Amino acid sequence: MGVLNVTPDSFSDGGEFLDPSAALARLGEIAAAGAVICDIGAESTRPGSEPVGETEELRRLAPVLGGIVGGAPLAISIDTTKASVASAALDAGAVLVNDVTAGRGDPDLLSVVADRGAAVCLVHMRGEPQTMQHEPRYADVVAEVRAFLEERLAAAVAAGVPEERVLVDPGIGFGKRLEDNLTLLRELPVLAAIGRPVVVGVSRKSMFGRLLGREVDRRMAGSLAAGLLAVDAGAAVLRVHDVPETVDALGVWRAVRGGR
Ligand code: HH2
Repeated sequence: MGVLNVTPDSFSDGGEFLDPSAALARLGEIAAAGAVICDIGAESTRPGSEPVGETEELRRLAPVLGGIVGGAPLAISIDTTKASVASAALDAGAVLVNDVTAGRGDPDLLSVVADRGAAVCLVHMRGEPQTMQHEPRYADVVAEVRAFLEERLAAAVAAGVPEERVLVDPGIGFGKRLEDNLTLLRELPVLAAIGRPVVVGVSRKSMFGRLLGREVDRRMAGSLAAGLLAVDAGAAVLRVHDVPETVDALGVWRAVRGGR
């Protein structure tokens, strides 16, 4: 899953793809590089980010969504917490709604997904983006994330989303300390045991700043290593900014692990 942020403030690519033609060119690059899904977002959820209103989110997305009506070169995911934005993206041909609140942010989001026959990615997040990194504490991070994802899976099914259309995501960096992120990556098989595909987003995140002392533009190698470890531990989808490099890394992984 390649990331396309149509935002001025995303932590790694903020402002780069606000221009519609740059965004559509980026979409083509992500597809050509071998991604299967492009996750388009117009609201940053990085720690400390400001929430964006529906009008502004739709305004940023409109040219990109207009550009994919009638066919995108790969499956489109919409990274939003709002039912209205999800609905507009589904109208334009998106097939997946990636909601970092796992359906808790907007009471209508899961029913929009259900009514439209779309898929949904349910992400674990402790608190809100503005405050989520203020001293997060877990007694047992793996058990708590698993219980949360199971509860949200049940909520999605209760809203009418077939279980086969649900993906789950531990939300690396969403209200977690470095040690929590590392434990979740190590214990990913516990989350895979939920029985739904596990999505993992580690790409360029601040855990590599803490672990390796790297600024955002020097985090690719760490992201590739963590991504491969996640796939080896059972992740089904990697959400990444560096698509060509990730495709190569996965090619090596597949060759070595072949037949597994
Ligand atoms: N991480 C971010 C945003 N959306 N969605 C899923 N499913 N999993 C993630 O780990 C995840 C996500 C944060 O990264 P990014 O989009 O690059 O930054 P920003 O939120 O600042 O736009």
